[in-house]
Amino acid sequence: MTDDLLALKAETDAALAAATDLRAWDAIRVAILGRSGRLTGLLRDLGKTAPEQRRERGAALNQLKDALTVAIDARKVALEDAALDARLAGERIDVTLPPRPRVPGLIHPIARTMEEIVAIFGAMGCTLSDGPDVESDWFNFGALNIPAHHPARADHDTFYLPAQDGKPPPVLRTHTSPVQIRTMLTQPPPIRTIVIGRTYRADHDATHSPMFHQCEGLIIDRGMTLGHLKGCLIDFLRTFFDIANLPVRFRSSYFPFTEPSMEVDIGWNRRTGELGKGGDWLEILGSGMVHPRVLANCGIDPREWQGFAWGMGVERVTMLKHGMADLRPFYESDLRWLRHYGFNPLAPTMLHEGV
Ligand code: 2NL
Repeated sequence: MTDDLLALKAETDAALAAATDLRAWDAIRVAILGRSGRLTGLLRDLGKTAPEQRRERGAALNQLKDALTVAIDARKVALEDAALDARLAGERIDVTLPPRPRVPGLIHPIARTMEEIVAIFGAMGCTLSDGPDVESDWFNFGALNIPAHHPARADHDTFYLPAQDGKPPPVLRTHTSPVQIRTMLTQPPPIRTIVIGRTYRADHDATHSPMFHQCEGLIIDRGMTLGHLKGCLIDFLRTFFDIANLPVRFRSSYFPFTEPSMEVDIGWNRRTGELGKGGDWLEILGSGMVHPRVLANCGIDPREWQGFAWGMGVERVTMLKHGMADLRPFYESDLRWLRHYGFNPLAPTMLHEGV
């Protein structure tokens, strides 16, 4: 290579070494290999070279072009690696560090409601049961007196999973009731238990989420009556909403798994959303005496044992208790919302004082 070409190579190497970011690198690439770049110019000038020197000059220019391309490409890779290393170093967190004192973790409102429900029914002598999210058709529907083609199935917006072995397709549980079915099949009465967990329905808007939480309770004993059901649920609602004289109303209703069935309303002011007074009624949970056929499906003799059961939406009671208008922020992990509605884990509450 002639001196001018060696000089261009040395100059380019020095410029590349001095380039510390991709923008500077790209300026060098354009200045050398671009349409008006220096190497491009030299190649263009090849035509003006005397014919007897053209062959040698052409070979040298091609050699230079290869060397420059290799050097420029290598510098790009090095700069990209360095940029990634810097970014990773900047994002590094030491997960073993203690939390920063001014940013305590907060209890999510759904978790807080679940703790409160467990505390209240726990004090009444209930255990906490759980079960799988994927259920068979029988546990989710059949055992609960909801046979195939029953209209109640259409209300459930069920998520079905692929069927196997010619059996009905498994489902994502549409309510927590299959857990109580499992409890009745595995534990002899008397039974006092609640279930809190995720449930799934194919529905999504401001007041429905495809995944939401339900709480259900089941009491099985001898001589259980509607009076027991009413006393239990009135006590629960007054404790949960922390309103001693909260008006509670029982209204006749229908569920396939209870007979008779009652919907439960609490007093509130529809205009302001304030609970406890105002003359309006708000539906808060569903309940009833366990249908004798459901008991029999679980091997419990309905002539000896009776029981009552209830169910409610955890999101719904949380929204009402804390004056929340929209269900979607529960699952959005927006720090501003969490800081506003989250609970200080160290603040004393009814849970610590004992219900
Ligand atoms: C509602 C109504 C209800 C039940 C759930 C139940 C469970 C078994 C047997 C009988 Cl294993 N009943 N659960 C009973 C009545 C109502 O839920 O509106 N839930 C959000």
